[in-house]
Amino acid sequence: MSSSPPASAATPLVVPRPVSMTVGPGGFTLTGQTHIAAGPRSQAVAAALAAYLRPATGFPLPVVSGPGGGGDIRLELGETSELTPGQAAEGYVLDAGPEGLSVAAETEHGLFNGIQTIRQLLPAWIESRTTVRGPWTIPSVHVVDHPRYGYRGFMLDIARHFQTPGTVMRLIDEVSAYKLNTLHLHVSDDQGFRIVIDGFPKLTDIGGQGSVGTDGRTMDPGGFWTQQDYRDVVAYAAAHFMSVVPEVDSPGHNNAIIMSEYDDSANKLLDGHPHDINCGAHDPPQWNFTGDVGHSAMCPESENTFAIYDAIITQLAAMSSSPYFHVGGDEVPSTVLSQDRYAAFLNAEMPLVTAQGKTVMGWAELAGPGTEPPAGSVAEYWNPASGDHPDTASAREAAAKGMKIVMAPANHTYLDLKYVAGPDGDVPPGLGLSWACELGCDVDDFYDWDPGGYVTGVTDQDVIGVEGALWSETVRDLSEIQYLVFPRLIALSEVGWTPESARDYAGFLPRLAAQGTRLTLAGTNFHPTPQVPWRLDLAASPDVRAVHGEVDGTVAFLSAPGVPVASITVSIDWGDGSTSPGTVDGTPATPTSVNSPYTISGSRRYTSPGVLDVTVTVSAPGLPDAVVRIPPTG
Ligand code: TNX
Repeated sequence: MSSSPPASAATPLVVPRPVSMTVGPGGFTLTGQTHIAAGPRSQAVAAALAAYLRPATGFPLPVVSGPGGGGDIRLELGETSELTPGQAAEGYVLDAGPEGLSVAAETEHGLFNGIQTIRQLLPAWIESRTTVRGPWTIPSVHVVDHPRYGYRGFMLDIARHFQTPGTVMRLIDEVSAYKLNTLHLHVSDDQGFRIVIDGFPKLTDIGGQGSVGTDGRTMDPGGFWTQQDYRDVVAYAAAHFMSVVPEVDSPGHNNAIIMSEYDDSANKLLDGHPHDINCGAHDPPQWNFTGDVGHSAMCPESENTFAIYDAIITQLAAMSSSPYFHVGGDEVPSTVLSQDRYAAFLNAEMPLVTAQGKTVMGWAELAGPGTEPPAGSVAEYWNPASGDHPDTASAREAAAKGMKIVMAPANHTYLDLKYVAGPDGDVPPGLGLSWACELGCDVDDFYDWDPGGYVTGVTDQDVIGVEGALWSETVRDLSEIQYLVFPRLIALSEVGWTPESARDYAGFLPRLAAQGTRLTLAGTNFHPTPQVPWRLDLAASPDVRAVHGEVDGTVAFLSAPGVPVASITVSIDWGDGSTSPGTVDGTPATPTSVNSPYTISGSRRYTSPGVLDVTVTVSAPGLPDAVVRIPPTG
């Protein structure tokens, strides 16, 4: 008798849902003898797969070149008859069965998407950072898969609160698992400028010193990245098949630039009189580390303005992997700059972007009266309004100007907004804004909308994708970011990937629930929203044995998001006819963090020798029991 890990091999629970998946009898089992076979151009993806699978399995999983043998995993780069040319950029075909597991794709990106699906076809405990007992079986499946949209983004605001490159890399690990392919980095705003720009050291020396003040502080700690830091993040993203779009907001949201350069009269790249960059509401300008918006603007009439932006755009564009450069363009009140001056600013700035070989991207206001976005420019629509509401005009104006559109309506995609409040109020208080969702925005809001039918007159002819934006006025560290991002961004990943006809919320929820175990095991914080039927998932400890007739200690591991220890009951059937309760241990939830995985322990002194299966059963109110059978070791 062998242990059966949870996440039953029978129903693969994959997010985003693949375009097509057929399940057959039997399955593929990963063992200590499995190789990962890949050609010369797929070695990096093969190495990534091995790295994903080694910690939980403890298997060596060597990467070998050549075709591989029976029972191996094969990554095949080449023509795939089941994908059309339009599907080939990121598509893949996956076959699993007793004879082996193969992923075929026409691009490395397609293979990478395929290995993310492999992870989710395996039992959830594959995400454990420590060795867990298998078997590691994938049901026999045939998957043909490719994305609905070519742009599937995650935006992170490192301006309102500084984040380290390490934090951003960790988030790249986490969001690329859901097949997102774009990291939009908001690197400049009123409260901070975060990347060193050669020739303008004050931008970061002065502009990088603070972050939005929280908990009654005027200012939280700041920081900035060197250009090497930025390159490292771009390279790390590229290794996860994500491209990086830098955003330097303009002509507003740039008080940090103004504060840095306003007095920089000695700078040889300026004309000695940089006061003329400031067209904001305050003269002279002053720091404001609150979340106030709409008070700053740089002047379109100032040559110094464009000397600064040209240096920023030129240097960031050269280091960025995306075809896009995001110029912002949001929230400039007409009392600060008239529409004519706003348009004049952007019409002067956009050629600086195209001169660097990049395509202009901006918030949808960029499409307003008087602007002349170059052909193919991208508007990011963030207004909550839908249908033919007057506030949807910017999306239609963008389409009318021939722009492509990334859909990011705040009430369906903004990751900085609060979740739906529970009976005890906001979870958690202080974290998150509520301007676009009075009652909070939860998983259902992120899932239940159609980017191609959201604004009347704007269809999938215009829409190139979706983006989830984590603004950071209230969000300070990795744990708080994760809490707001997950699980909502997973819902959005399916909106961006899966055809509209293959999506339904009821079918999505169990697949999302299965991600709770994966996030828990990976140590990714998330909000265990009551909207999701989170489940109990059990796995056997790798080493349960009787010493001198006695078993004493950890017998199993439990993932139980949102379930406190006090409401869990454990029964251990020792296999000799006796049963006893078990002990549950772990770190409890806080208002901003999910509970850790739990360990289950127990003890039994056997009276006669034998080789017995131990069975652990875990119950909690309102949830199906979890059961794991543990064969003896040693
Ligand atoms: C609006 S969305 C903004 C940001 C804020 C965000 C907070 C957009 C283009 N501008 O400056 O951070 O709301 O949710």
